[in-house]
Amino acid sequence: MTPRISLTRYLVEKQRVDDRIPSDLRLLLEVVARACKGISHAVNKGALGDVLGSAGTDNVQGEVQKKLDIIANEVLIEANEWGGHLAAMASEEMEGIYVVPNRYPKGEYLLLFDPLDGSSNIDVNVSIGTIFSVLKKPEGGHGVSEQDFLQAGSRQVAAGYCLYGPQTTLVLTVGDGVAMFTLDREQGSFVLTAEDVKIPEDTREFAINMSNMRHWDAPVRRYIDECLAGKDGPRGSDFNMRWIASMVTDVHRILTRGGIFLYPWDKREPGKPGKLRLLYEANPMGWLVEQAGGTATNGRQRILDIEPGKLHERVSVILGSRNEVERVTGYHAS
Ligand code: P6P
Repeated sequence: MTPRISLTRYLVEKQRVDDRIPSDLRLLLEVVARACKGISHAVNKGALGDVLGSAGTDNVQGEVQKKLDIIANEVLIEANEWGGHLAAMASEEMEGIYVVPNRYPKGEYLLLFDPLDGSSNIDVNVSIGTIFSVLKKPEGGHGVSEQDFLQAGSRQVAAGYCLYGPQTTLVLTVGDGVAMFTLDREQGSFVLTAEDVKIPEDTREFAINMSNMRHWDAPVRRYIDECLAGKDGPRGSDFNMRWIASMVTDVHRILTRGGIFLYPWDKREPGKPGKLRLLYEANPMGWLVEQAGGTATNGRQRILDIEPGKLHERVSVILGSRNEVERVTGYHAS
């Protein structure tokens, strides 16, 4: 039975008992969790809070920004800029990096986030979430630049997400497994509800946007065709499909009961390696999945080994139950 301890106590023990995280990283994670509580509160207001609908602007990705995208981004910036633990932040919603203003002390960490992933689901009351990744600012150099953020996912020191669903759940790794915390709204604090989370190596459940089928590359097409063929096909077993169009929610289901998630390259925009962003979506999710015993590749290589060339770089993502991801990756190799 998982001991019902608070996130604060969990992090203090990670710092004191396991010497796993320094105090500045503990402070950073507590501030991010507090910001997620604020975002959860805004999300839960829905139509009562004038937070729905679009903001009438586009983000750097050329996507329509929802009001809550901007609110969530502002909450994370304001919560983190004064603490002295960060040098700078990067967000899906901002073109360039946000350097901590000189009126505040700067720390050694870099925080990257998708402030509200799955925002196309906001107006229809489907689960959405915040994804975050923490890197250390490279030693030396003066000041901080975008180049400092361009580190492979294997360099992350912490990663996680907060899922705003029927429960508000914070999922976190600092490199020694995955822990899950559920927001106790009566206490106003996150309480540990699962630790050492493990993804089953096998699954019969896949997550992909089937409407893109005619645009996929042959290896992905082969894999999905075999799943659809079910017990009469080469897999000899029927498969189930889920697609929530909110990566945080699809990944949470996979961490909870297994599965494979695919957002592969497709020929609609052949110049783009994929839709999802490497630094603040694929890397944090890829590390969480690996820490839970799963696998995360772009079809050809481990996502966490990819050396980023630019801040908003996109990537093809195949992650989840190890044996299924390795099968798809094998199809790409053959
Ligand atoms: P599609 C949400 O916009 C997102 O970035 C991920 O959360 C999600 O998995 C994907 O895009 C959904 O994309 O093309 O199915 O709407």
